[in-house]
Amino acid sequence: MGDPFYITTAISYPNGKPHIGHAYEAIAADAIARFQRQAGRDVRFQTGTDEHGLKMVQTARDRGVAVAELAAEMSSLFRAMCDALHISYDRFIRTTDADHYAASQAIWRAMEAAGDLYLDRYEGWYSVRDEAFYDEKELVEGEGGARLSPQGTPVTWTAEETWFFRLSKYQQPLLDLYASNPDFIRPESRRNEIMRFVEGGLSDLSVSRTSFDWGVPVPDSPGHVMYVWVDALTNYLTGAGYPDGDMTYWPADLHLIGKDIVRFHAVYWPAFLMSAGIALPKSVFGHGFLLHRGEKMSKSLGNVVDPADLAGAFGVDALRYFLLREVSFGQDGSYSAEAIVTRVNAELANAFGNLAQRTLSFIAKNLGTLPEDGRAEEADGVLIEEVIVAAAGLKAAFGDLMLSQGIDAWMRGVVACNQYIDVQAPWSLRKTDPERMHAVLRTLVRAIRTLAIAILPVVPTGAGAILDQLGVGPEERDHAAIDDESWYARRAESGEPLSSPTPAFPRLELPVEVA
Ligand code: ME8
Repeated sequence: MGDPFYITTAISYPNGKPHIGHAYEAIAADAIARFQRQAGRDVRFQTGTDEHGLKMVQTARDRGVAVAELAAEMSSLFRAMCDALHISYDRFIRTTDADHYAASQAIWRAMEAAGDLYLDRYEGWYSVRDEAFYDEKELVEGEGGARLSPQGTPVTWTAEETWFFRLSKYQQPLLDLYASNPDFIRPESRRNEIMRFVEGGLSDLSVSRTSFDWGVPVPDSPGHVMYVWVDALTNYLTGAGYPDGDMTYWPADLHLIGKDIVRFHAVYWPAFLMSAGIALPKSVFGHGFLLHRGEKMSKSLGNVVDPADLAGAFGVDALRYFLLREVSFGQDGSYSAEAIVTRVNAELANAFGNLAQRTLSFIAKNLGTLPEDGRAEEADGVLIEEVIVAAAGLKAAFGDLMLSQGIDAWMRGVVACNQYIDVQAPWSLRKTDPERMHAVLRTLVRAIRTLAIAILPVVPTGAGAILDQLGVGPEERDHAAIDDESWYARRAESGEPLSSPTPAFPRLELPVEVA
């Protein structure tokens, strides 16, 4: 096993059904997890649901159901979404899991032992929608003079006795962390935002609630439950076995989250961990928001789409490919049915799918097994080189979380293959120059294999089907195998027939009603 690589998504509030923003985050994390597995890392991938807090209590009350029931029902929909989108998580954590209570109480005790918790009276603004406290100076004015959070959500005045965390004490240590570790917060724009916020001064943070009891009980403090973000953030430690496990996967390599919750992950979370004497995660990446036709998704606009419907209409691979290709990772992006169909047809169906399909079906029909060496020409080596550069480009970009650029580099390899086919025209060589035809087809098989391995993290089903058709075994699909030249000879020697392929990336048709 290689070095551990621990990647997490945010855990979602199960106060409603999953939406495409949740799907986007899960898909991006999954592609990174699969990519790191290919790189030989011992990956641990965690996702799940964040079930405590006032938002859950209020939603359950509005629906007339018990909050535990709401949490269980909705959490199962999030898990089903992950399964439907082929998310290769190792654990789907629920913050109502018993080991999570133990981890949350353990970190609480550690922060208390450090002298960082004290009882006082909290008076201030709270947004239930964001589950966040805000300083007066952060609020903005909404319609009719209403006070709103900087995220535009309603705030209410809250006054109660609570436990406080000495966040103010961590201002300088946090600034030192950002300065000495520029990759701690990515992308750069988020890092700058957070540095400005921390430089502006940090107030101590209210970390318990007494007005409801749906949460992790504060140790030895009857009537107090933890502020939902304290237990929510601790899910990452629970998943690593804290406090009694071996913590093989800690510190986490990457917390992948949306841009709206970077403050919790890049300010509160490292401060809690420093206080508790626990190593800090290596990196927090705040991805952008997904918009529908350029507009924010909201229930009132009626444009909230169930990701399962999208996957059903377009196919899982198509949805995954579109989201990772279209959106520059870290920035906001927009989707629509037309954009999905256009992108997927141009690149996946017509360019790569068709390349694999026509090559493999021609071989299956005319040769029945892998082509022989034939008569090589310079163009063959040139193509293989271009394809290896394309795969290496994807690898370098994915390692830096530049997902869209990585797929772009990969596409250049696909385009090169299609140009090569047009020039070499193997179909017409069949009668005129079979020896040359063998060499051309052999080159294409090698190129298709390399490109399929490289794109597996993005489109595991379709790329996996092409590799199955070629007879590339599951253990031959990692980065070490990507340009392993000996594969071809081994596979050819085995003499196994090449059966007729079915299209791995079908063309999509409009209209599709869901988006
Ligand atoms: O924030 N586009 O949960 P959540 C892209 N429970 N991403 C989006 C999005 C959109 N339109 N809308 C939301 C929470 N997200 C907390 C997290 S972690 C310890 C606790 C992202 O269900 C959002 O940024 O509101 C977050 O990363 C994730 O979906 C879950 O959001």
